[in-house]
Amino acid sequence: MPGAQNALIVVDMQNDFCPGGALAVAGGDEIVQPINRLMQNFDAVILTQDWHPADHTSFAENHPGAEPFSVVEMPYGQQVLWPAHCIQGSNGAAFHPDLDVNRADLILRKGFRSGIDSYSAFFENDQQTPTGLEGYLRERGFDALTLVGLAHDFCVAWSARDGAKLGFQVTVIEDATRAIDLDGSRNKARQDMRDAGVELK
Ligand code: VGL
Ligand code: ZN
Repeated sequence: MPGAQNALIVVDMQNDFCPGGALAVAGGDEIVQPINRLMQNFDAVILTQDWHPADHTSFAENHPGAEPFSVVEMPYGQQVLWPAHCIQGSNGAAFHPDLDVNRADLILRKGFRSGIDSYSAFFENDQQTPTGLEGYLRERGFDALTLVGLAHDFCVAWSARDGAKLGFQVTVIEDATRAIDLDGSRNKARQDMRDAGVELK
Protein backbone atom coordinates (compact mmCIF):
# COMPACT_ATOMS: atom_id res chain seq x y z
CA MET A 1 0.00 0.00 0.00
CA PRO A 2 1.41 3.45 -0.88
CA GLY A 3 2.29 6.03 1.86
CA ALA A 4 -0.08 8.55 3.46
CA GLN A 5 -3.62 7.95 2.36
CA ASN A 6 -5.98 10.90 2.15
CA ALA A 7 -9.72 10.43 1.77
CA LEU A 8 -12.19 13.10 0.68
CA ILE A 9 -15.46 12.93 2.60
CA VAL A 10 -18.26 14.73 0.78
CA VAL A 11 -21.02 15.44 3.28
CA ASP A 12 -24.73 15.42 2.35
CA MET A 13 -24.59 17.00 -1.14
CA GLN A 14 -28.30 16.28 -1.57
CA ASN A 15 -31.16 18.11 -3.27
CA ASP A 16 -32.92 18.99 -0.01
CA PHE A 17 -29.87 20.97 1.17
CA CYS A 18 -29.60 22.90 -2.11
CA PRO A 19 -31.72 25.90 -3.20
CA GLY A 20 -35.28 24.70 -3.84
CA GLY A 21 -34.92 21.86 -1.32
CA ALA A 22 -36.75 21.30 1.97
CA LEU A 23 -33.82 22.46 4.14
CA ALA A 24 -32.02 24.62 1.62
CA VAL A 25 -28.59 25.96 2.55
CA ALA A 26 -27.85 29.28 0.79
CA GLY A 27 -25.38 28.69 -2.04
CA GLY A 28 -25.37 24.92 -1.50
CA ASP A 29 -25.39 24.28 -5.25
CA GLU A 30 -22.36 26.57 -5.81
CA ILE A 31 -19.97 24.02 -4.32
CA VAL A 32 -20.88 21.05 -6.55
CA GLN A 33 -18.35 21.75 -9.31
CA PRO A 34 -15.53 22.69 -6.90
CA ILE A 35 -16.15 19.39 -5.07
CA ASN A 36 -16.11 17.44 -8.35
CA ARG A 37 -12.71 18.98 -9.16
CA LEU A 38 -11.33 18.23 -5.68
CA MET A 39 -12.26 14.55 -6.07
CA GLN A 40 -9.39 14.12 -8.55
CA ASN A 41 -6.80 14.80 -5.82
CA PHE A 42 -7.70 12.05 -3.35
CA ASP A 43 -7.01 8.34 -2.87
CA ALA A 44 -10.68 7.74 -2.13
CA VAL A 45 -13.95 9.62 -2.22
CA ILE A 46 -16.67 8.87 0.32
CA LEU A 47 -20.13 10.39 0.08
CA THR A 48 -22.47 10.68 3.05
CA GLN A 49 -26.22 10.72 2.52
CA ASP A 50 -28.72 11.97 5.12
CA TRP A 51 -31.39 9.25 4.98
CA HIS A 52 -34.41 9.67 7.25
CA PRO A 53 -37.63 7.69 7.62
CA ALA A 54 -40.78 9.88 7.36
CA ASP A 55 -41.46 9.46 11.09
CA HIS A 56 -38.01 10.74 12.09
CA THR A 57 -37.98 12.51 15.47
CA SER A 58 -35.77 15.32 14.13
CA PHE A 59 -38.71 16.56 12.04
CA ALA A 60 -40.78 19.39 13.56
CA GLU A 61 -43.92 17.97 11.93
CA ASN A 62 -43.58 14.86 14.11
CA HIS A 63 -43.85 17.03 17.26
CA PRO A 64 -47.38 18.49 17.32
CA GLY A 65 -47.27 22.25 17.89
CA ALA A 66 -43.51 22.56 17.49
CA GLU A 67 -41.99 25.14 15.14
CA PRO A 68 -39.24 24.23 12.70
CA PHE A 69 -35.82 25.33 14.01
CA SER A 70 -36.93 25.15 17.65
CA VAL A 71 -34.88 23.01 20.03
CA VAL A 72 -36.15 20.10 22.14
CA GLU A 73 -34.58 17.86 24.74
CA MET A 74 -34.21 14.26 23.57
CA PRO A 75 -32.93 11.29 25.62
CA TYR A 76 -29.53 11.82 23.94
CA GLY A 77 -29.40 15.63 24.39
CA GLN A 78 -30.62 18.74 22.59
CA GLN A 79 -32.06 18.38 19.14
CA VAL A 80 -32.99 21.07 16.61
CA LEU A 81 -36.35 20.29 14.98
CA TRP A 82 -35.91 20.55 11.21
CA PRO A 83 -38.37 20.78 8.37
CA ALA A 84 -38.88 17.24 7.04
CA HIS A 85 -35.96 16.52 4.68
CA CYS A 86 -33.99 13.76 3.00
CA ILE A 87 -36.75 11.19 3.30
CA GLN A 88 -35.51 7.77 2.23
CA GLY A 89 -36.02 7.24 -1.49
CA SER A 90 -37.32 10.77 -2.19
CA ASN A 91 -35.91 13.13 -4.78
CA GLY A 92 -34.89 15.43 -1.94
CA ALA A 93 -32.67 12.69 -0.54
CA ALA A 94 -31.00 12.11 -3.92
CA PHE A 95 -27.58 13.61 -4.58
CA HIS A 96 -27.41 16.88 -6.52
CA PRO A 97 -27.70 15.76 -10.16
CA ASP A 98 -24.32 17.31 -11.11
CA LEU A 99 -22.33 15.68 -8.29
CA ASP A 100 -19.85 13.14 -9.66
CA VAL A 101 -21.21 10.21 -7.68
CA ASN A 102 -19.43 7.70 -9.92
CA ARG A 103 -16.13 8.68 -8.34
CA ALA A 104 -17.25 7.47 -4.89
CA ASP A 105 -15.90 4.26 -3.34
CA LEU A 106 -18.43 4.34 -0.52
CA ILE A 107 -21.82 5.94 0.09
CA LEU A 108 -22.52 6.09 3.82
CA ARG A 109 -26.13 6.63 4.87
CA LYS A 110 -26.95 8.09 8.26
CA GLY A 111 -29.94 9.21 10.30
CA PHE A 112 -31.95 6.14 9.31
CA ARG A 113 -33.21 5.32 12.83
CA SER A 114 -36.45 7.16 13.71
CA GLY A 115 -35.51 7.91 17.30
CA ILE A 116 -32.10 9.48 16.82
CA ASP A 117 -30.48 11.96 14.46
CA SER A 118 -26.98 11.57 13.06
CA TYR A 119 -25.18 14.74 12.05
CA SER A 120 -21.76 13.14 12.23
CA ALA A 121 -20.59 10.58 9.70
CA PHE A 122 -18.93 8.71 12.60
CA PHE A 123 -21.48 8.65 15.44
CA GLU A 124 -25.20 9.18 15.84
CA ASN A 125 -26.21 12.17 17.97
CA ASP A 126 -25.85 10.24 21.25
CA GLN A 127 -22.15 10.55 20.32
CA GLN A 128 -21.62 6.84 20.98
CA THR A 129 -23.48 4.73 18.39
CA PRO A 130 -20.96 4.18 15.58
CA THR A 131 -21.89 4.36 11.90
CA GLY A 132 -19.03 2.04 10.94
CA LEU A 133 -17.07 4.71 9.05
CA GLU A 134 -14.12 4.63 11.45
CA GLY A 135 -13.60 0.91 10.86
CA TYR A 136 -13.88 1.34 7.11
CA LEU A 137 -11.29 4.12 7.04
CA ARG A 138 -8.87 2.28 9.33
CA GLU A 139 -9.14 -0.99 7.44
CA ARG A 140 -8.32 0.85 4.24
CA GLY A 141 -5.37 2.60 5.88
CA PHE A 142 -6.53 6.22 5.75
CA ASP A 143 -5.02 8.60 8.28
CA ALA A 144 -5.85 11.97 6.72
CA LEU A 145 -9.37 13.12 5.93
CA THR A 146 -10.55 16.18 4.05
CA LEU A 147 -14.17 17.24 4.50
CA VAL A 148 -16.40 19.35 2.26
CA GLY A 149 -20.16 19.63 1.70
CA LEU A 150 -23.29 20.59 3.63
CA ALA A 151 -23.93 21.92 6.06
CA HIS A 152 -20.71 23.50 7.38
CA ASP A 153 -22.11 24.10 10.87
CA PHE A 154 -23.92 20.80 11.38
CA CYS A 155 -22.97 17.64 9.52
CA VAL A 156 -19.56 18.82 8.30
CA ALA A 157 -18.58 20.25 11.70
CA TRP A 158 -19.77 17.25 13.72
CA SER A 159 -18.03 14.84 11.34
CA ALA A 160 -14.80 16.84 11.38
CA ARG A 161 -14.77 17.11 15.15
CA ASP A 162 -15.41 13.37 15.61
CA GLY A 163 -12.79 12.46 13.02
CA ALA A 164 -10.20 14.55 14.88
CA LYS A 165 -11.24 13.05 18.24
CA LEU A 166 -10.72 9.59 16.75
CA GLY A 167 -7.16 10.54 15.81
CA PHE A 168 -7.48 11.24 12.09
CA GLN A 169 -5.75 14.30 10.68
CA VAL A 170 -8.76 16.34 9.55
CA THR A 171 -8.96 19.32 7.22
CA VAL A 172 -12.12 21.19 6.22
CA ILE A 173 -11.96 23.19 2.99
CA GLU A 174 -14.35 25.96 3.94
CA ASP A 175 -14.79 27.30 0.37
CA ALA A 176 -16.33 23.95 -0.50
CA THR A 177 -18.90 24.13 2.32
CA ARG A 178 -21.91 26.35 3.04
CA ALA A 179 -23.54 26.99 6.45
CA ILE A 180 -27.12 27.03 7.74
CA ASP A 181 -26.00 29.60 10.36
CA LEU A 182 -28.75 29.19 12.92
CA ASP A 183 -28.25 31.57 15.90
CA GLY A 184 -24.53 31.92 15.35
CA SER A 185 -23.98 28.22 14.70
CA ARG A 186 -21.37 28.92 12.01
CA ASN A 187 -18.97 30.73 14.32
CA LYS A 188 -19.54 28.22 17.08
CA ALA A 189 -18.85 25.34 14.69
CA ARG A 190 -15.59 26.97 13.56
CA GLN A 191 -14.46 27.33 17.16
CA ASP A 192 -15.48 23.76 18.05
CA MET A 193 -13.59 22.40 15.06
CA ARG A 194 -10.46 24.39 15.89
CA ASP A 195 -10.64 23.26 19.52
CA ALA A 196 -10.82 19.65 18.35
CA GLY A 197 -7.68 20.11 16.24
CA VAL A 198 -9.35 20.36 12.83
CA GLU A 199 -7.50 22.43 10.25
CA LEU A 200 -9.75 24.97 8.53
CA LYS A 201 -8.47 25.77 5.07
C1 VGL B 1 -28.00 18.34 8.27
C2 VGL B 1 -29.61 19.25 9.62
C3 VGL B 1 -30.35 18.09 9.56
C4 VGL B 1 -26.69 18.51 7.57
C5 VGL B 1 -28.71 17.16 8.21
O1 VGL B 1 -26.43 17.79 6.60
O2 VGL B 1 -25.92 19.40 8.00
N1 VGL B 1 -28.44 19.37 8.98
N2 VGL B 1 -29.89 17.06 8.85
ZN1 ZN C 1 -31.12 15.38 8.58
